[in-house]
Amino acid sequence: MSIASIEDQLSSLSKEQNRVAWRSPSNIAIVKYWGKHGVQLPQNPSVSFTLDAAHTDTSVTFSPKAVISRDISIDFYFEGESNEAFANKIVKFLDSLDSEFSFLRDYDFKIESSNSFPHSSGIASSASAMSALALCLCSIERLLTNTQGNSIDFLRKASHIARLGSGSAARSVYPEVAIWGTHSKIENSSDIEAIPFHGLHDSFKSYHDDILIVSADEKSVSSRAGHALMEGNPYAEVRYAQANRNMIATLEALSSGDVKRFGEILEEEAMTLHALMMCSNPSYILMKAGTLAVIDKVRAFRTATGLPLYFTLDAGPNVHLLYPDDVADQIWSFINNDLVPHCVDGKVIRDRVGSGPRML
Ligand code: 2P0
Repeated sequence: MSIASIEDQLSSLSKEQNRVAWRSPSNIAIVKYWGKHGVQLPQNPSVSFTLDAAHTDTSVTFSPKAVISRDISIDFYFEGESNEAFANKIVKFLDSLDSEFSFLRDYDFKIESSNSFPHSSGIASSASAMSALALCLCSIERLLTNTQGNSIDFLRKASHIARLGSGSAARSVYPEVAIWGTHSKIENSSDIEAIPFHGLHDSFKSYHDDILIVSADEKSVSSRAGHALMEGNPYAEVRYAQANRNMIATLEALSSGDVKRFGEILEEEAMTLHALMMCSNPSYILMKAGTLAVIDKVRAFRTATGLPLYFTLDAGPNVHLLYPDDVADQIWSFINNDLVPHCVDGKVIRDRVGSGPRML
């Protein structure tokens, strides 16, 4: 899906509709966002691949309030079941959006959401979930106000709203590669919203990301707490400077098709992220024994074969393995034989660089 085709999808919205639905993908950061300030503003710029297989489907049905009140009124269903814990989070989020949307207190909403990946898989769902919800809210605004803004403005607002829900979600609204956070040398880059990256080399357009589920347990420290611990981390300023340098190097590699340079930065960023966790106060470790075993084997495989298989990590123990499509068969047979035994129930999500959200 290109940004242009979002235009076609938006033009299919009709004002008689009382339901909107979007499928929105997760994303994997190459240069990581870790540390924030103010209202969900990043301490450093980040860049990610938009994924495909790992996504959230969300629909929002809306009708004028049956009982007039100023309260946000929602019914929330996750995977077909009413879920009060998630509902409370969404009410809090919508409550904070008065200055963004004027209609939120005038309607009853029924929100239904489901993930393509098991909830217990340990895969972060906030990016796909919050971007899907943001896209739905922006679509409802468009229907109710009968605005005909273009898809660029629509996606800009969706990215901004997604960011308010979860920082990394800002990046999920764009195809292939998205940049979020101000960088002095990246035109139009912004802390407020992500921007699409144009000029991705063909080698990366079909890149693989196999997500190895090493542990599906709940994390001991949430991302929210992890971000907060960057305040007071003695390496914070050095880290933010490194991220700024790595942004430029990553964009150069993505433009030129330099898979080796790309892979080196990818691993440096993953290791830095987890090193920052280890030297936070209090210190914590999200990697598991299986994470380290996989990393060791990936590096040994690369040395032995010269093939460009590199890893990254999110804020958790699961390992993302990234590699180009033209060597996919060889690499997959190594992953399947040598690495899948480290996964919970042999679980791997075989994902790819994706084309962004689509309206359902
Ligand atoms: C990222 N992560 O760039 C980094 C790298 C995880 C590791 O952003 O508090 O769920 O909702 O803004 O986006 C995970 O944190 O945090 C994250 P909030 P989020 O993808």
